[in-house]
Amino acid sequence: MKLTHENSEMDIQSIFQKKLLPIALMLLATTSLFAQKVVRYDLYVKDTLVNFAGKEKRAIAVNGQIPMPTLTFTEGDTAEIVVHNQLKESTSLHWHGVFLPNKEDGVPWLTQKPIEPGTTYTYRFPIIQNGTHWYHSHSGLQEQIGMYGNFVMLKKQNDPTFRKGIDDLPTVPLMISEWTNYNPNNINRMLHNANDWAAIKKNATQSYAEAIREGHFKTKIRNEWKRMLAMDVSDVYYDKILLNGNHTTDLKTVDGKTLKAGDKVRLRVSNGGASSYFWLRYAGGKITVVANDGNDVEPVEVDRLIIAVSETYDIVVTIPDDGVAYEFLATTEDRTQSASYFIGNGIKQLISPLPTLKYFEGMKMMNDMMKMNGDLDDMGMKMSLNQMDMNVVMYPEITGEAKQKQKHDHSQHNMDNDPNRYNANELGEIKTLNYAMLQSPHNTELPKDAPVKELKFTLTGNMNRYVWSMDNRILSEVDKIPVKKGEILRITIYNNSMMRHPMHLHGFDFRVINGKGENAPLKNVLDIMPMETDTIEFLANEEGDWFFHCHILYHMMGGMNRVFAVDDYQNPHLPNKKQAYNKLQRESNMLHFMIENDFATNGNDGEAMVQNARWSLGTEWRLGYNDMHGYEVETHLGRYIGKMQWFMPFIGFDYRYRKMGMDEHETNLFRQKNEKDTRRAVSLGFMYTLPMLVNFQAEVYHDGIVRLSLMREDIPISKRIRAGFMVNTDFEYMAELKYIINKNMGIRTHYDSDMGFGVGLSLNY
Ligand SMILES: [Cu+2]
Repeated sequence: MKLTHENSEMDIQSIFQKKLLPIALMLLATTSLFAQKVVRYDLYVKDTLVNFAGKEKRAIAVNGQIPMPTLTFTEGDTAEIVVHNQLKESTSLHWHGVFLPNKEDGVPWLTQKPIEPGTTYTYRFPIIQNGTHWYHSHSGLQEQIGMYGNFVMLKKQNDPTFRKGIDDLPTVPLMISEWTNYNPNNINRMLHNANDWAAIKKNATQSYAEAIREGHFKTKIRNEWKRMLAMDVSDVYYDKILLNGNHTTDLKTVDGKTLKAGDKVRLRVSNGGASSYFWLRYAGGKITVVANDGNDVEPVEVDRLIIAVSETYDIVVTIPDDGVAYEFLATTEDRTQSASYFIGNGIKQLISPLPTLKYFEGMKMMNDMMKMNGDLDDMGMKMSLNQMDMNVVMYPEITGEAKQKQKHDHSQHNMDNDPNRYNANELGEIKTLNYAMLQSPHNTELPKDAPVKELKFTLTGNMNRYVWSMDNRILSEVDKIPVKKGEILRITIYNNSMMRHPMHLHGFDFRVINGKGENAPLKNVLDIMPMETDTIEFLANEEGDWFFHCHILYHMMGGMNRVFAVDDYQNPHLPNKKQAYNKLQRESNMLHFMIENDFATNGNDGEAMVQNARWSLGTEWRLGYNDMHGYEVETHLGRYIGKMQWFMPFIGFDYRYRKMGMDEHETNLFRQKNEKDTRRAVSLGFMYTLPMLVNFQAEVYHDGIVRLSLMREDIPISKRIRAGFMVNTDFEYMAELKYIINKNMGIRTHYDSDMGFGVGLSLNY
């Protein structure tokens, strides 16, 4: 599989025989300078079936394995990676954090055409850096089902930055990933449809019953008053966490050498998860961070660190004693799942699992942060670099177990403005890594005479419709950002959304302005927590179209992306750049579909919707069996406006048939009469989300009839029970209760003014 051929030793001997020593020496120098060791890998990408979590499911394997094979190079090599696409769909591979010519970067429709099924494609680029990196598919959601692998570039032995005692340690590449038995396309749909199933599985529904039980009824009311859904640290439920493809692994030897007391092991950890952050902890004591995103940092000792989606950390762990295998544990940020590596030989020494999150403390914190207009309050302080982790309010190991009796909100009010309230390292004994602690061993300053281009981005989005954007624009709504080659790009990013985002830049490392001056660390992923502001800068010295995006797969697919166009790069793979960019834009704002129907004793009602980030086409139907003899279909085409998407103007079409008696007519609140059995009406209207997540809808029909309604669905009564209601000015009303059985099924009971009382089975897709 791995072929190497060297051509550095030319016919040196014959030259010597001709006694042309000076020329020989010169030749020797030039040949070793341009020594081209080509390291070739052949990657066969193929559909496979796996059973990681109790069910046989489709996945994608490369050379028959998940993760994809570890690719190893030494700085100075030339990489030649031949991709054989044996899938039924197109694919691509992106070399995460690797400096290369833009056409090798692996982003379909930005730097190349997709690799079509049945074809072979070769990536070829010189290896001009070293460090721990990884690679993954950049096509659709393929990364979620197996297309991730380690990509390691070793330092040359004579590299002046070679660190004795670190760079010569026994090394293990460690790829963290998640597995779900659901099809990732379904996960994507469920996120957009605000399906509660993942929260139920994670025990994170934060319903009214749970709020009351934990003394947080007021917190919950205030949360819904501010139009927020349950406080969540991660959106997707996973069935298994994997380290190099296994849930547990025993690491007894490295490079054939048995591990014993005092041995140090360097773990090259990459987070290849699609959406999960992981806590990394070690049962054998402190861990030493020696590199981040492939760049050396001054060694720093911590108890734990959180690795953001797509980051890499090089960590040195020591084996304290013989006869013991120490657990290295990766735990999801929501603390529902983990995977372990046991390092050493002997009895297993576990590390204590992280205690359950105090979700209502988190909700209370979010309530304090959120203003009524959906913006986050900056609390008059600058937060940055993960130093003030507001989530500490949810961590029992730092802020103690949840109190049964809640203190009154106002008694804590003075503390709300104190940023130290969130400084994890000040609050407890546990030392947690943050970006302010990273320092490069080298001077990373950029040329002083280069022109500087300043950019500012606000990360925006909303949970309710799962729309993620920058400056409230998704990729399909913006052009590429022009940059001149040789310019320094200085980017300030403020996160005004409720989730953290790991922002990744292709093709470059950036400096993180973190107070370390000329030794600012270099990274290619920056995790930004809600309300944080961070500044990064890099020299745009390589032309091409470089992607800059959130690395949470489902945020990226939603359009939280930008492209930096450094000079007018002529990419041989994409002669029509405009058309290619249009395709990229379209792929980041795909339509998603949902349908729901209640088969009840009194009738049949349901809805279907097709939506993207801004548009919604939905239709609702009601078919009565008894009291209401007739049927009704209402269709709306609307566009969501504003960052929070609370406002949606629409055009509508109603069709309804009902059997009314002689001289019978309907009158609404405004004394408008409707005397027809069959009604076809076109309307104009809008929907607006009020506090408590109540939707107000106003609609005027072409015949002048006006209808106003109020409705709310999915009120979380208990973990699995949801309530809803509707009232309108036609004197119609409805109340419902639903018990959720699984992600596609529930039992629903409702009373409807037209259809009467009914019980039924509610199905949704
Ligand atoms: Cu994101």
